[in-house]
Amino acid sequence: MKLYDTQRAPNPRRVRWLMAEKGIEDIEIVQVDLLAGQHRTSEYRDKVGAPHVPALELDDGTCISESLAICRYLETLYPEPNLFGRDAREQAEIEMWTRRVEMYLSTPMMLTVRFTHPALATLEEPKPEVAAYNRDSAERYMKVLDRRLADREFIATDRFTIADIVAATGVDFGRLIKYRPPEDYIHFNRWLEACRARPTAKAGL
Ligand SMILES: N[C@@H](CCC(=O)N[C@@H](CS)C(=O)NCC(=O)O)C(=O)O
Repeated sequence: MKLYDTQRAPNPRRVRWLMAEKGIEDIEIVQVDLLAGQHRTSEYRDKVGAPHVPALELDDGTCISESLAICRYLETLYPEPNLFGRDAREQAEIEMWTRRVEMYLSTPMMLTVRFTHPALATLEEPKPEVAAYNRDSAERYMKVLDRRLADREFIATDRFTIADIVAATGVDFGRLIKYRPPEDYIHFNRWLEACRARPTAKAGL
């Protein structure tokens, strides 16, 4: 298998982080230069079906191009440690939190960076008002998570899961514009530092 990847991009980092948690080392990594537009060539689009990274090319040539679909596929092939839930209830809870953090935290954080960082202008023209709106949205959800994390270590269950990976990679992308979550969200910041301290977190940076 081959993973089409871009260093420092947040969606591929989800996959690389999951691979590190599971100790997956037998997937070839192919770097795609987004700023040079390599993902927009007809060769890449014809192969992958979308101008995005990550994409996982299977040995039979099939390409899967949504980060969470790739993560779920790898979870099936490499079940331990479990990151998506062991039974129906856990799977539903983890899915619920993964979808929430993706929609209300990670996506607005990614848009904040995308509409701010001058180096990303080849992908998106900087728009400070769009960036500010998205940063405020993300911070509103950080407050929700701060309350949730007051008496628990991880977002979805009593162990680290894909929901933590999706949330932490989204917030961490803010580092490109030197973004720091509000200091008074102490539980949220404690959780973020704990995620960052995992040796596996470095796999995606
Ligand atoms: N929902 C997709 C999003 C993929 C995505 O937007 N990837 C970004 C990099 S993090 C990308 O390829 N951007 C290229 C562009 O916007 O032109 C996923 O989770 O894989």
